[in-house]
Amino acid sequence: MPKRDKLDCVVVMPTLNERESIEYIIDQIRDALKGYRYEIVVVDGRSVDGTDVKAREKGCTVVYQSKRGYGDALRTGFTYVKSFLPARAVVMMDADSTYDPRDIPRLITPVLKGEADMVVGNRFHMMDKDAMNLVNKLGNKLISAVSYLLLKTRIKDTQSGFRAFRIELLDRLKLRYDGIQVALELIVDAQRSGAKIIDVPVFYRRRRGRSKLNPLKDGIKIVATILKFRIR
Ligand SMILES: Nc1nc2c(ncn2[C@@H]2O[C@H](COP(=O)(O)OP(=O)(O)O)[C@@H](O)[C@H]2O)c(=O)[nH]1
Ligand SMILES: [Mg+2]
Repeated sequence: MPKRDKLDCVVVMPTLNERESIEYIIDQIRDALKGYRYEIVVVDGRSVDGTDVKAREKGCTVVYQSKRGYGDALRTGFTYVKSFLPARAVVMMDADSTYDPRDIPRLITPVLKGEADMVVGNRFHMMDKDAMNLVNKLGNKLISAVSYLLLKTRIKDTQSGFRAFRIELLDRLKLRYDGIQVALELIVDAQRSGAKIIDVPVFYRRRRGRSKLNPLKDGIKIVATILKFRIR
């Protein structure tokens, strides 16, 4: 039997009640990835608004996470990709339409060319005026700065949820966090394994539907995680 050719990329999208955005974002991904061999995996956290049904109708693979949380959802998606979808690059992005799928080629090209192991989208340069409130913006900048000072991460936007990486990187990452801390954990683990991480500017747009983030609680969790990584 001929060996199945690898996909160029798999887009992994965690969803929790993203009815207002899911169809729009899937259409945009398909437009942006014309000419690529790709698959979209939606990792649903038991949405009650029909997000998963809509994603399946649009031809995506839908998998369900067994636990809760953004980190657990990503881990579930990554495990699925590793097991069933041979691909060269993995893309992760929110399903809330904040990220612009037209940026995906810019994220995956350095990975496909072997120029980087992980490419992180930096939201700070091309952000719509109403996309992030001032508190969140300052909080994100502060987290990236503290992370740089304490963990030597050279990524300008460590909390960005829009990234691409070589699929082989997954074998080197442990990923223990079920929550939002996974964003930082991915970078720190990759960096410690010797991966080459770069950032590229990406667009950031106003969210459709409601955020699942709790700025204060999640901010504290992230800073605590930075300190924990520092001690480790
Ligand atoms: N499966 C799953 N998806 C989640 C969960 N929490 C958030 N998401 C999704 O993960 C993405 C990021 O969450 P979001 O609310 O946009 O966080 P923010 O971008 O930091 O404001 C969105 O697509 C959410 O629908 C969860 O517990 N399970
Ligand atoms: Mg979001």
